[in-house]
Amino acid sequence: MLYPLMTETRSVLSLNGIWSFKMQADGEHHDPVAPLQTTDVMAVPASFNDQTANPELRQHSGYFWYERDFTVPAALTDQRLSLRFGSATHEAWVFVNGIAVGHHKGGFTPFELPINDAVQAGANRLTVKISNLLDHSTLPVGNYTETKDANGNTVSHVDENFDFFNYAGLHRNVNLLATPWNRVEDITVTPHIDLDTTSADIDIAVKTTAAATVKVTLLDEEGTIVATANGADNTLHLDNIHLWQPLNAYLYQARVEILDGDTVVDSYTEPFGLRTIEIKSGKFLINGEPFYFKGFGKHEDSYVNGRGMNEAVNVLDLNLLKKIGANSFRTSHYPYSEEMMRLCDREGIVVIDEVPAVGLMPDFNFDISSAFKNTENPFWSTVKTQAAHEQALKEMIGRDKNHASVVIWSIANEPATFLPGAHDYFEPLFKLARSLDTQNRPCTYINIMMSTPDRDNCSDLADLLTLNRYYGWYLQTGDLKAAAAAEEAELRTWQEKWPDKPIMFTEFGADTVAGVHSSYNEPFSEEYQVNYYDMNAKIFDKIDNFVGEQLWNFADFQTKFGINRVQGNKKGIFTRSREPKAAAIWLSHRWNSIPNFNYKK
Ligand code: BDP
Repeated sequence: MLYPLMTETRSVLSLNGIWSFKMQADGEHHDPVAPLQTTDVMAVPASFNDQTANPELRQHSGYFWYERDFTVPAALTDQRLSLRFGSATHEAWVFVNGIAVGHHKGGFTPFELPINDAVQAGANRLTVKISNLLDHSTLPVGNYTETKDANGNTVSHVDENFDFFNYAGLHRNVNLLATPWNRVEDITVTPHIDLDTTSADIDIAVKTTAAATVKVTLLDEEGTIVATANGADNTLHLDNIHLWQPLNAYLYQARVEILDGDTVVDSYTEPFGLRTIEIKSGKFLINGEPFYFKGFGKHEDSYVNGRGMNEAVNVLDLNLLKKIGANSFRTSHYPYSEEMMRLCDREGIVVIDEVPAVGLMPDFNFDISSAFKNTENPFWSTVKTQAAHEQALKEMIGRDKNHASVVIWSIANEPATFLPGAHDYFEPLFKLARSLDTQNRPCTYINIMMSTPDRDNCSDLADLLTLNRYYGWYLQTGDLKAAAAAEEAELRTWQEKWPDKPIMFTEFGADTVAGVHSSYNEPFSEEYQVNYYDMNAKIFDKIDNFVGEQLWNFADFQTKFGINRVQGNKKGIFTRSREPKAAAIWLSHRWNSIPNFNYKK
């Protein structure tokens, strides 16, 4: 799906700002034919949860209404008008002047709804009903229950089956788009790069809404035309190419035009980078060289905005990431905003892109040792997320397929692959992901601690082994010596079992309350976090096929209430307000001395 761009043929009008807002109380209904009766307001884009001073609203599970007026310029009414939502979390029903114009389920991908039949030039009213409900058919997976209140009304409850707060609302940009009727609908860029001759054949496939005369122009970073072609399916040849390199990005632009004689009917410009990705003999190669991942699992999470897009925080986060010597992150546990993905392309940040498939386990809790015993749970025969999972993969890959920054698709975070039935669940999803990506990026799932080499059922499906391990935290708590022995033994077993698959950690970490110190290496202290990372690093450096360390987490983040969380998860290297803990200094020394390439000889 194309990002909304203003071009000579296209207008993008922002509908961000202050909207009217109303929580739908249990037993209440609202007919969008009438304007919303409310005095509450909410800023968009942002989660609604942390904009309110009302605890009941912050924690409410159910339905919410957003509404605003907007004006359609008369000059645009001859064009195709649509509303485009960067995301609406988790489900949205959209009405214009009381008329239903569309619906979308899935809280982390964009959708676009045509509205010509519902609008007029001048004043219009836009109403959006949002649900934040999750259950065993949605991604993420929530535990849904109902009770009755004193008036007999149904009260919904969602218990997150995952470790981040269920923020909701209009999280990303809302735009009114005016485009030509005959327009470019999609562009797929597939480079075939010859590193020896530094040349490339670039397939550019253009999807238009009707048969059209298509012209493609490739421009380099200076804006100089480097190739042109006519037709919707072309291969353009480039010599002396500039590669997109980690932390040294180079972006070309593909300008795609629909022509009617000399008249430009539609015009759209898609940025893209040239880089290769290959897995060979246990190494992860970018542009032919063994790459070492240094970085983080992150969250879209900041004060007040919640999970809502916060571009200033995105810029700061990437600056901190570069300063600390990192080169990559994972979009744990859902696709991040399109703005963040474009920023990563431009900054040369390497990204593992993840669908919101989190919570695919019987019962999320912190007692890992009990789950080790639970080997026969029929979870995979009862869960109903297959359709949502397919849709989420299609929408993520459809949206992000052209991003040079994306080097791996993550098909799930910590699914219970140690339980029977996991392979049957995942095999078709891996097939689907591979069929959707013309760039053939490696696919993986993020392996949970209980899925040890002897118990995991799915590692044959993944192109590399991406492990979340908490030795020294959830297991061997406070005993780094015992943790080190167990961790090294497990890594060696994986390497023996799959000698050609690169191995990396996609999570490892220790909750650390900034300002807590200890002379006794106590868990939760800043000293323990440093020693924990030091212990891990020594093991990583001993394992030949270990190709990267993405720790958990970049910053402290908000979670549901619970006895294991004090105002959220404290495994950040930075606090939630992005101040460094002691581990940031330690990591900066380590990572700034590890090259991006050829670290492991
Ligand atoms: C893993 C999850 C992550 C959690 C983390 C933790 O993938 O979402 O936040 O552990 O417990 O299980 O900190």
